Amino acid sequence: MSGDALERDLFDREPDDRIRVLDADGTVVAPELEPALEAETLRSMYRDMRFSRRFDERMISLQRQGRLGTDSSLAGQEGSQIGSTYALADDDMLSFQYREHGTLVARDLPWEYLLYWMGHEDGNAALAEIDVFPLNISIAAHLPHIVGWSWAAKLNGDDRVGVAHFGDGSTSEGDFHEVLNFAGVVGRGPTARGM
Ligand SMILES: Cc1ncc(C[n+]2csc(CCOP(=O)(O)OP(=O)(O)O)c2C)c(N)n1
Ligand SMILES: [Mg+2]
Repeated sequence: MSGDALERDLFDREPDDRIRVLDADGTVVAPELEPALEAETLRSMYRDMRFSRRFDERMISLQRQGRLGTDSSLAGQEGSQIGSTYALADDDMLSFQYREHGTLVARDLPWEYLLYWMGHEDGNAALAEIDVFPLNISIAAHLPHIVGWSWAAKLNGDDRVGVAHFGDGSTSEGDFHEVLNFAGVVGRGPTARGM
């Protein structure tokens, strides 16, 4: 199946139609949907997904013990977080909300990140080293920043892309609609991933 046909097939469907590549035993049941990725890349993505789930379980446990201030669980979002980050170059700019720890796992998770969740701003400083914006709690407020960064990249002749992660809640905020308008006008916006 060509890329165009595959895309049409994935999107031209009922919302509750199930798309399945593997069955519960790991057997490929839809070879035409199998991604064209090397076995080692697939293994690496799976390792990162498992690591993210384990990391999440530990974070919840530490939070319940009072050893972290707060926590936002990523459970169930491993695939979209890891998959979308693997699709990027290492220096593409990421801006996430607060539960997309898996995007950092795909970039070798700096341990200093934990400091943020213990109330220390140095956790955000470590993210700058891996081309990730400071963590954002204010819903949708990071979106204008990433579009601005993307526009600046365009003006500088830089072909890196900016990617924002956000929840469905963002779509009720003015910032979300403003960035769509702005990105439409300046001709370059973030690759957006809504949850
Ligand atoms: C501007 C703003 N308003 C309200 C809140 C309080 N708040 C924290 S999490 C949250 C829910 C956000 O839902 P969504 O964007 O779908 O993300 P999810 O947590 O479901 O991943 C809200 C309203 C906030 N952080 N920022
Ligand atoms: Mg939500």
